[in-house]
Amino acid sequence: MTTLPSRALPFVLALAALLAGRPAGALPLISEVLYDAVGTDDGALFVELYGTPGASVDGWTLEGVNGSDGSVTHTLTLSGTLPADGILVIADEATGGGTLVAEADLLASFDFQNGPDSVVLRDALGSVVDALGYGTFAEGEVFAGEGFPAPDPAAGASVARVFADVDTNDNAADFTALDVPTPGTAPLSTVPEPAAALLLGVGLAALAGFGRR
Ligand SMILES: [Ca+2]
Ligand SMILES: [Ca+2]
Ligand SMILES: [Ca+2]
Repeated sequence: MTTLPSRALPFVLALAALLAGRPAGALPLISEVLYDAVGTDDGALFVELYGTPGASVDGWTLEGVNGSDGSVTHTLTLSGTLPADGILVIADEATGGGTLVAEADLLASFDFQNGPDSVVLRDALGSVVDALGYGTFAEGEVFAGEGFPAPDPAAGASVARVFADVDTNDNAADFTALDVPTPGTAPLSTVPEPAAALLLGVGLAALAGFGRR
């Protein structure tokens, strides 16, 4: 029994690291997109990213990809760093300046199409970091998202990650429609991923085993 603390220590440390760590997957992620406001879209649209506070997005780009032929309709070049809360809102700049989007961090002029279409996030080297396709893609149309497409909700609703920090690379599983968009705020996962939960169980079983010696 006296050896329990030292023998258990590696498990405790591993569990602590696991539980403190973020769910697997690269950050930042596309956490929400509003591509069709009620009525005019001018100054109302936004893309929200979630990532590590302070991380640079200098030279990163957001592309709008036309579902009908795969052509890139917009390329927005980002700059600066992710804010202290990790949530960066890129808002459409209205004709004449300004934006209707709350908590806008960056302004750009864009009007992504209403689906079936995609938005792709690339790093400064041009590598795809994350991608969201939404809507029902007919045969021959080009889906540039991940897995299966997210829904294409009615005008005024956004497409948002269920958890801003969870990415299974399946848009249908990762995203949901939000009737009330939430630029600048996002739910984060509060429970361990399944793999983490399994390891937690294994770790606890190991501790129990040590305890019986
Ligand atoms: Ca509209
Ligand atoms: Ca992804
Ligand atoms: Ca949000």
